Amino acid sequence: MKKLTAFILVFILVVPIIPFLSPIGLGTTTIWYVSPAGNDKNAGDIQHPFQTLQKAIQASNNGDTIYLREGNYNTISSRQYGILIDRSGTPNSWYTISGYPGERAVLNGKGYILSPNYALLRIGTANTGQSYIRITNLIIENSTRDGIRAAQLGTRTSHHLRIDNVTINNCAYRGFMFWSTNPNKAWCHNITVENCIINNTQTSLSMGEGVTFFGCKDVSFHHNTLTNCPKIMLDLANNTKNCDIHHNTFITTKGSGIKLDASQSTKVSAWDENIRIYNNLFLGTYTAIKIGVEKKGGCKNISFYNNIINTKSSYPGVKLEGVKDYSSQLLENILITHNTIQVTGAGSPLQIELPPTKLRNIFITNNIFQGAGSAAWQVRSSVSNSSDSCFYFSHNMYHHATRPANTAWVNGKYRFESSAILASPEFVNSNLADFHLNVTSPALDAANPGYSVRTDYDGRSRPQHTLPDIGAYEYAFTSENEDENQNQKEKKNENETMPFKPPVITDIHITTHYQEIHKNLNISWNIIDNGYQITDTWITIISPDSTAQNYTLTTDSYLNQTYTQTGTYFFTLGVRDEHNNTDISTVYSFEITPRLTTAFVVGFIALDNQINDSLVSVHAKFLVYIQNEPFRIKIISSNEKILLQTQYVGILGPRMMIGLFNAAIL
Ligand SMILES: [Ca+2]
Repeated sequence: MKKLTAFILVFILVVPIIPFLSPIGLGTTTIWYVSPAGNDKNAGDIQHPFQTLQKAIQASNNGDTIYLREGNYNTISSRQYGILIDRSGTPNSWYTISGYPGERAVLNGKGYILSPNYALLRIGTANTGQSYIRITNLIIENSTRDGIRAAQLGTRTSHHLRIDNVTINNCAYRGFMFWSTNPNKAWCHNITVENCIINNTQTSLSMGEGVTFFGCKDVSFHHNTLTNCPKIMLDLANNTKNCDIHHNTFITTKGSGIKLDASQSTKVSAWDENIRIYNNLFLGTYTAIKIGVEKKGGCKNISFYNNIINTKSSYPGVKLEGVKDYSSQLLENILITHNTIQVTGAGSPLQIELPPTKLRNIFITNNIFQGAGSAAWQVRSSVSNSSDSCFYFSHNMYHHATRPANTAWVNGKYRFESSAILASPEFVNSNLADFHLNVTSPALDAANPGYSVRTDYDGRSRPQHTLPDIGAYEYAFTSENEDENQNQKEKKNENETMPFKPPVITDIHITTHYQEIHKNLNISWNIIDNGYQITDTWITIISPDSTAQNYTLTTDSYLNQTYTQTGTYFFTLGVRDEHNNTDISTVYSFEITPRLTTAFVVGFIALDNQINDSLVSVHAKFLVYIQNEPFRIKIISSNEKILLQTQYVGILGPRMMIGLFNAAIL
């Protein structure tokens, strides 16, 4: 099965839209160029580039910019430092190392054994902090230690660091490491990591994380995608303070998403403080977030809101954890609100592993806790009581797909706050990780406004309608969907009293919701005739220019054709039987895109394998990172014996999509 999975991972695809950055406005600073085809004896201008990045750094002054032209850079300057950045910028002129706009520059560490605690790209030596440094538009791979590391041992700090649009792939230790040995003396601070992909870290060392902030202050970590790290994808440790962690995607198929572990010492207390974690997406098979203490100290003022957790896991979704051997631990002022947490498997959506003596002011409000599979509880603690004064539970929704909602505490089961709602949240399509609420959901207008936040996962202002909704999404009522809701209810009532049941159109399926212009797009459906002869089936398609086309169909249950306009098409399907009973579907849509744009698969969320006598098939849910929009998906196999068929496609957010496909060895 591994073999097949590997083939599928081979996919895809290319053709970025090329941005153009102009050097205009850099003032008196110099732009240097590096190319694998260059020479370090050159002048370093665009016509005569250097060959190595280290040479360009040596030639440059503080505040300069270095562009790496397209290609593979498989050199380092020393085993200790890899490539050392020993320059800085200023607030008005950041020292910048960038892939040339629109080009793909790869720093490749293959073949070099780096010293422990170093990196392929190192910012500052042990005693010289660097500042106002931007690293952008690069791919960094095959480091035998960290990918990028900023650290100091003394009192000089590295600060004002910005890493954006960098892809980390295959690093033995960490992707990024920001480290202050003694943060009470010197902080690594004002750090931004944005729009990066951190894939395949901790590949050969037992220690490490995807990204580590150790003793850092003023951190902004957003719009990143993290996947394939065996332990922790994002670690905030040892007095890390003032962080905003938002709009990231964590694919937790190998290890946990985020860990707040405060301290590294049994003697000196350390505190992770003032950390906001919001609008993140967690998909996979391990715990999304652990808020806890490894040794001495704890976490204070932590807000976790508007996050979506969808794990198929024997581990909890959210965990408050500690270590029993150390008594001076505390989690204080923890707000967990407006999250949608669905765990299918043996794990509970929320698990509390600390006794009340180590907890203070824990607010758990407005969350959807949904379980499915063998997990019996939505909230579980074997050391605390639901009545402990450290807890404030309010307006959470508890639901299990096949069992009654339940919690497990020391003081018993079935302990819910009086404002709890025990009902299905009625997600739009949780199979495709679409946790928007249906118009009939009991979560609508049911949250506690006192513990609400002003926008939802989509950025929509909250509340809509009368009150905030429970969970990460706020339902956008319009007069139309209120009417539609009413119509559906009336139709339902009519159906119950009708002498003839109408035919029903089901399983409407579009091969892909995104298709290139002039290429075939297939729409298929099923009709349940309820015993009467079907006389008409039709499909009405509205083109992007608002013209409508009707197709009358006879026996076929599909329409496979090309489209000549780019943009959004809408369609409805209709069916009528011999008694004139009809059914008309709701409106569906698909996009016709002008051309293929960039995307690639960043991880698998779940695999359900099926092996028959001569057929092996994979039913996989995969996650694709979209670099440009509009987009479509194409699955390319390197082995002609593998048949790949895209089944469904859904959108998770502006840059992520999720899909299911089948693969089989023929
Ligand atoms: Ca509302």
